[in-house]
Amino acid sequence: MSSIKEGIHDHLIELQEEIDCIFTAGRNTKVSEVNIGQIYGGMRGVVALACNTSYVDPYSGLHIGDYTTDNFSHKLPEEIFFLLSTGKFPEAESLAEFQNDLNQRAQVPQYVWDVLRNLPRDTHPMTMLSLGILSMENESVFKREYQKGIEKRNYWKYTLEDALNILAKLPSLAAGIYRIRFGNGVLIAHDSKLDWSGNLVHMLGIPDGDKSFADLMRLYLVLHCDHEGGNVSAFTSRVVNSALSDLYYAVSAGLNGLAGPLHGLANQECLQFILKIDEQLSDQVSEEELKAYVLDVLDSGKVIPGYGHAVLRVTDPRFTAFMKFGEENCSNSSCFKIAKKLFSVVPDILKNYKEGKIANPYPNVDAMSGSLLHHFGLKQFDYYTVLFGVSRVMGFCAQNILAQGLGQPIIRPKSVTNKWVLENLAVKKK
Ligand code: CMX
Repeated sequence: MSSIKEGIHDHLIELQEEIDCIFTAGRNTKVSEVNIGQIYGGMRGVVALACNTSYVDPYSGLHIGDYTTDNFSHKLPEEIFFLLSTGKFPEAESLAEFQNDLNQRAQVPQYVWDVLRNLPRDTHPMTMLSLGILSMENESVFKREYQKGIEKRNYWKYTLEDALNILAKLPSLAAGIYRIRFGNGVLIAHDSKLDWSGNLVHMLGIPDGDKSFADLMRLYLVLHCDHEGGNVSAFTSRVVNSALSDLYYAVSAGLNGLAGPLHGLANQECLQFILKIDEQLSDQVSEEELKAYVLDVLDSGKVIPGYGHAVLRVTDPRFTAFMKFGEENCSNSSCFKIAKKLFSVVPDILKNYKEGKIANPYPNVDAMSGSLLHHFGLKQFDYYTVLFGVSRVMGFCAQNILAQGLGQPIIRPKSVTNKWVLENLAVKKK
């Protein structure tokens, strides 16, 4: 058995023991109540899901297992996937074995390129990524084995096979999308001497003399990996997989959610916002001018991209990690300077805007990431969410493998009509 499979197997035993203990203590114990506002308000704050890959604390941000962002941000994405799915970082030997396994599976079938090359020229790169994954659905090991008839307790093993096949192909697929959509369409071959993020940088073909872009990409792919279970993309992916639709369907569906401007597309919108400020006011913009500009945007009914969060109530530690990288590697870049200036004015404005209704006035990860990518030569902001997606697929895969391994059932909350609510409140419509 491979180290990752063994690690997941052992992790599932631990998690199952915890669940047994929780159920023995009180399966009917209430942990959350739902009010009418939450039914109509995107279920915000309703505790209704178990996710054992990661946890977002409102005040200390993303935790993976026992590690806070500061404690895992220096790792490789492969190590992070291992941590998400087994609860532990791999030993050197297991890491090498895992990387070797990914390399063996990296070849993207020719028909995927045929599909992508036949799309309209201006197709959004997120559509291409989602479609690229979905076009490979026929390769699903889970689907094939399920049709033969497999025991429920083994579902996770075939879901893991699909996860490894998808993850292995992602750098080639994402880089190919970049070169088809923004370049001359000539693909650069995968290099099995490089690691997962190193390969992505290599196949994008963006010059990187001092390897700073490679450092940024490693950090980028680590920081976006997972954000617990209730965010739009992870939840969508989990719901789809809970119907035993295989991981190709589930990953593609999760990516479709990530493509929205209130979620993953915010990093594209952030850079557009910053470039507009650079064009209209320059990176020498004063604090007063920037405040006026931000207020104008808010008054026109738009959101400030990269600020706010459904769970976080402090500056996102992932933003802080990117800001540190920027200070160390590109403090003179115009985009970085503007992103930093926005950080010094936006939170105070949002705190006082809409009578304090904005729950979190602080920056999320998207407020800084695009500025760094732009500085290092990746200027096509339409592409940024693809990089977010490449990383986040690690979270989708790990969450679904663990959920399958724990035998979690199909997800099916109850919805109600206005009439039902009116009757339950014993209120008559005027
Ligand atoms: N600018 C202006 N208004 C904002 C705001 C922002 N950055 N963030 C929240 N608000 C507004 C909301 O639009 C909402 O207004 P209405 O009641 O008039 O609709 C009000 O404040 C209350 O919202 P909230 O409870 O603070 O935030 P939500 O949990 O509903 O939404 C989020 C969270 C991220 C969608 C929201 O903060 C937002 O739209 N931010 C900008 C987009 C962004 O950065 N998204 C990326 C998030 C990270 C990710 O998921 O990838």
